Amino acid sequence: MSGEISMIGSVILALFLAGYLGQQYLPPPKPKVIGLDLGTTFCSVGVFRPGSGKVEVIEDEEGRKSIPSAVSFTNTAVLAGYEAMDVADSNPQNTVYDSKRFIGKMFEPGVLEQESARYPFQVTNNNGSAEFVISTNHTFTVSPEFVGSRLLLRLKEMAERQLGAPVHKAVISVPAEFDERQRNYTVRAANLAGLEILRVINEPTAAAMAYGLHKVDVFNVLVVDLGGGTLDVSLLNKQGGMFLTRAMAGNNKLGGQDFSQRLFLYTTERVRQQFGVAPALKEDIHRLRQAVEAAKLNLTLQPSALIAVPLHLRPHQGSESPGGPAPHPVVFQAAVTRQLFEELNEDLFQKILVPVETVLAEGHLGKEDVDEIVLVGGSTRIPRIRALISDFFGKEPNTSVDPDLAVVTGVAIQAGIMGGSWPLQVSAIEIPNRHLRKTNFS
Ligand SMILES: *[C@@H]1O[C@H](CO)[C@@H](O)[C@H](O)[C@H]1NC(C)=O
Ligand SMILES: *[C@@H]1O[C@H](CO)[C@@H](O)[C@H](O)[C@H]1NC(C)=O
Ligand SMILES: *[C@@H]1O[C@H](CO)[C@@H](O)[C@H](O)[C@H]1NC(C)=O
Ligand SMILES: *[C@@H]1O[C@H](CO)[C@@H](O)[C@H](O)[C@H]1NC(C)=O
Ligand SMILES: CC(=O)N[C@H]1CO[C@H](CO)[C@@H](O)[C@@H]1O
Repeated sequence: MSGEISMIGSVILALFLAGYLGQQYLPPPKPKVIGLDLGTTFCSVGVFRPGSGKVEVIEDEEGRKSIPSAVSFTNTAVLAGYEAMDVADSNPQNTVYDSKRFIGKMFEPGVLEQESARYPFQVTNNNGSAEFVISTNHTFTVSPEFVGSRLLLRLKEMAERQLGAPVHKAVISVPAEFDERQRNYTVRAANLAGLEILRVINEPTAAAMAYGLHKVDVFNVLVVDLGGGTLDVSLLNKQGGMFLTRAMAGNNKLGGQDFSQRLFLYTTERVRQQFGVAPALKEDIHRLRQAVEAAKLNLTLQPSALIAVPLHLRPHQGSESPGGPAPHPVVFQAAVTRQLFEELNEDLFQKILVPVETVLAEGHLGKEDVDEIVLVGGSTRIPRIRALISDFFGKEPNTSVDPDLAVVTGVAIQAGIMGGSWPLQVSAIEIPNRHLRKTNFS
């Protein structure tokens, strides 16, 4: 009897060794499960490479690691990502973006009409759900999950091209505040793209995993996600390898666009001081906004930036009638410093700490109880924002992963775990939290 057991034992050991040696000397298997980040403004796809133990965020043909979350319908094609953006200016009514804000959500009558006014495309209410009205050579409606599916299909194709093999399985992230219905419709979008979803994980959990926090000894993790238009703060608690979202708060009207807008208003005022009129032509305003955006990005790395834009000012503002005075070409130039940018935005930056304090209060934690702080979203690159957060906690936030790719990196790690990448990793599982609500300040 004991002989039999020891024989079974040695068979198992031999199999184990064979597996181990195979792992060492055979080429690593190709990833079979992809990780998807379907964002409001950008989306990306990543895979976990078992050989190197690293995440690869997949690039498109042009080497870009994310694609805009836009889908454009033309007479002959449905375009997604950059191809959709390329035709957006000439096809604005049929180019849908921000569809994530509508997916799986039920709306009260009247709300969608108000939302529709904010967009160049038309949003209608179909029995409480949002639909987009498309008019090419015929008129039809599409659902937010259909729009999502075209983006996911594009990401799937990018992954297949890179891996050289078809892909059928994925893990996808969603905002922590998504309810069951929003999660279901996100899964439906993936199904429409021919993908089976093995797991849905929360974006803040994914960001924490990007930093390997599922493998180390931490209890309380605070995730600050500051994007173009929204701020989301989540307090995660890790218990025995499982992440639980303890509290969520945010501000859905605070983000990078607001910081740019402050610098834009300052800049137009400088134009008015210098030339006696503010820019009024659409193209001038567009060029100025682009220059302001570039300057904002530069000020993250440099103490000052130069805004230089050719403008066509009219001596009397607003007189765009054909008989009015001819536009007067000038070149506007202004140096802006990081200090100025910070002064223009200080009150907005301070607002970031409001939901941070809320999640700590709701989680019954002091700031000293937070073990790690994870920053997500492009706007968290702004040095003053990093300083505000590290001063508040008295410790440095985790910033080594690109804040725009932290979520997709974590989702790809989870995809690697689901795909059974060997050797086994410590896996973090998420405890679903059905009753949590996000506190919103705006
Ligand atoms: C729309 O027009 C294109 C050519 O412009 C044609 O190929 C296509 O079949 C038309 N679609 C419908 C539904 O009429
Ligand atoms: C609208 O929703 C209700 C309840 O969910 C359902 O009974 C009804 O059939 C729906 N109507 C349409 C036109 O889809
Ligand atoms: C979500 O999907 C699951 C599984 O298909 C289903 O059991 C559940 O009722 C759905 N929930 C909602 C709110 O749609
Ligand atoms: C930003 O930096 C780049 C490279 O350093 C430079 O080419 C560009 O002119 C700068 N833009 C502004 C607005 O300062
Ligand atoms: C600066 C900082 O806090 N870095 C931490 C980021 O997360 C890792 C865990 O993977 C910690 O070990 C670092 O100290």
